[in-house]
Amino acid sequence: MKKKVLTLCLIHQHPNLLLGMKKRGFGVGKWNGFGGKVEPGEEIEDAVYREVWEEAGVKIAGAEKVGHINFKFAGEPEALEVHIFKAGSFSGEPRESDEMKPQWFHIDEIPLDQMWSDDKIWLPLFLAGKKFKGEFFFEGHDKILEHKLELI
Ligand code: 6U4
Repeated sequence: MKKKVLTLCLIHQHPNLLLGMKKRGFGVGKWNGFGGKVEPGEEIEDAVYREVWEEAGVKIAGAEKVGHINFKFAGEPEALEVHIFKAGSFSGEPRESDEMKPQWFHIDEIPLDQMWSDDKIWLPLFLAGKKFKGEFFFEGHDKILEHKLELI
């Protein structure tokens, strides 16, 4: 199966999480971390920094790889391989871009109902400082038909 490699970076400064409202493209209308396609020849870590800069206007000081999830969609020939990172410190002030509108959320008030439905399954592990890998099989963009998720 063909796959597309993507990054996803959530900025976590306990007790707050920086998310962005996706204004266009894949996942439009959902709150999500920052990220996107890794460009040909680009290192995944470099793509993480680039995407956070482009979408949220901040420079992260470092990012830790915490998760790896493959997404498949019924009837779609291409899978998504998403590399999930956590960043703590950054420089600059989050600013809105053409693609994302950043906003801080207290971890008790994360808008899970306006996020990808897999997030409610793996975000608790992310917030607990765990590392994980898994696979989700979607019908459309909201319904999870099958999934597996394990700690690594
Ligand atoms: P462009 O380059 O603007 O056409 P676009 O099609 O908007 O790209 P992009 O590059 O922003 O997509 O990447 C989608 C983002 O959504 C990546 O950060 C990965 C993330 N993502 C994809 N599926 C997800 C899912 N099920 N749960 C989740 N994030 C997901 O939390």
